[in-house]
Amino acid sequence: TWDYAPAPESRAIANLKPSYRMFVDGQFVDGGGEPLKSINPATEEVLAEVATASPEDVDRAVKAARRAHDRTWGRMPGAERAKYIYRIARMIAERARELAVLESLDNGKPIKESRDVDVPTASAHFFYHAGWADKLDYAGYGPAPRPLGVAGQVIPWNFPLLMAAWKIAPALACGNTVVLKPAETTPLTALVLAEIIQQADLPPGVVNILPGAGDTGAELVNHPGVDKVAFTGSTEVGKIIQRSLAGTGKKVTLELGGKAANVVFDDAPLDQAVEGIVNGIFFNQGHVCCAGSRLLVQESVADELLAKLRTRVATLRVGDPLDKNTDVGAINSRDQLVKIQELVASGEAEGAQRWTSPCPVPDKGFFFAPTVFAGVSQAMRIAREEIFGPVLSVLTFRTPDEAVAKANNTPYGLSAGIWTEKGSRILWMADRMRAGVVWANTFNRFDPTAPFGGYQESGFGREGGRAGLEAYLDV
Ligand code: TXE
Repeated sequence: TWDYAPAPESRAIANLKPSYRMFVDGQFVDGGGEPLKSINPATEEVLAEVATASPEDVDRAVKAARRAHDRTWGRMPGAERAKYIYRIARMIAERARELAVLESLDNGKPIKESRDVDVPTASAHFFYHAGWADKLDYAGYGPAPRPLGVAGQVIPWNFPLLMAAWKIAPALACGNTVVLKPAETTPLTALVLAEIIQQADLPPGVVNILPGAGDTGAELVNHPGVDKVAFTGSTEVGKIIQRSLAGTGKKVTLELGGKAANVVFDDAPLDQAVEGIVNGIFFNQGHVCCAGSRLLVQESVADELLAKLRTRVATLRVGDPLDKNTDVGAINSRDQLVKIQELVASGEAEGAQRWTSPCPVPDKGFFFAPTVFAGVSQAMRIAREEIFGPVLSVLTFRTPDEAVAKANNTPYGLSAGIWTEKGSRILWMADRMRAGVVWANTFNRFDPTAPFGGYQESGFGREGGRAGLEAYLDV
């Protein structure tokens, strides 16, 4: 049962501590950097003070990871590694309630999402990858595929625990060791994961978790002892990383921004499509790289669909992330809120018609009411740039060819959606849309067995599935 109590009880459920240390070589230690304060975005209160890594700490962690790789983890039979990874998966599931509440406190996402999506999917990623650890030899990689060595991993703030799982689980399954930097606004659940890893008795140095800001991330990815870099974050930083690693021989995977088209044809079941559109853009406050942020609707049903959509969006409840009836929680940071406000203002200035949900919005904390722009043209910033907030841009089309052209008119290419009753049209569209993931009559579905990743400026490399293992193996 999930009865959510007011804040003080929530802090107890989340086992919130006043301060958190970083995890290096199997120990929790103080960091040489300036401690950061993690904020609850729903209340603007400080949740905890968190140690950050200095360049010397990064060096120490990378060396610990190297030792662990050379002496223990990289040499261990896959079947042994699997036991540790299964243990991590089970321990995440056992501490699900604590992790879900902590995630919602630190990130601002609704508890029903951290409870039903983030935490179970994180656990599932460890279960899934544990299953690979002893099967790599038989998966078509030749007799003895080798780990790459030390993986330097940098993750964003939108799915703090889940992104840590996406990064750590495949690396460990393949025999790599890890130094991971969580995002500066959401370091807490990654540090609880560190505790789980310590209690699961992984050899010291196999996983190291170093909070810090972008400079720590840069220090990590550029450290000469790192063999493989995995980054999820903005396209801007992805480009910086790719430039700085050119010629180093390090293997790199980048999972960057998106501006996904969610395409609704006139034969689609419109009520079902409305649910998918709402989930596509308002899930996790729209802080989703694969969010369905551009709705492309066939002209003949545009008015009907928009009317249904507004009626449905008006019912979404914005507010306390810990209230299990909340649909849209807090924007993760003031910076992100300002970015959303600025892009929304540009949409109005460029002539799109703004509709904002009349729902009440708390006046304290970082909140933004669900917003839908109609009459959007392809040249507008709100049609081209990633807003990463609860803001939908609606465009129309007449023919399938026009839908494809508009869907692909973006430098990104992470995901797309199609709504139609026609199976042949799904295949026809999916074949032509340049996107790493194409959902049909659903949206934002994630599963560890399915490879996820982008085209073009959404990055390269895949996470999940068998394809995801290739990022962590030499064959
Ligand atoms: O991203 P950053 P920000 C998009 C989204 C959002 C925008 C800005 O549009 O509004 O990016 O968000 C670390 N070397 N996405 O500023 O800076 C940083 O500390 C190495 C989409 O938060 O890219 C954090 O851990 N690392 C995205 C991580 O990179 C560096 C998710 C992401 O932060 C670094 C997040 C550097 N030079 C934002 N500079 C997605 N794909 O889901 C920063 N970092």
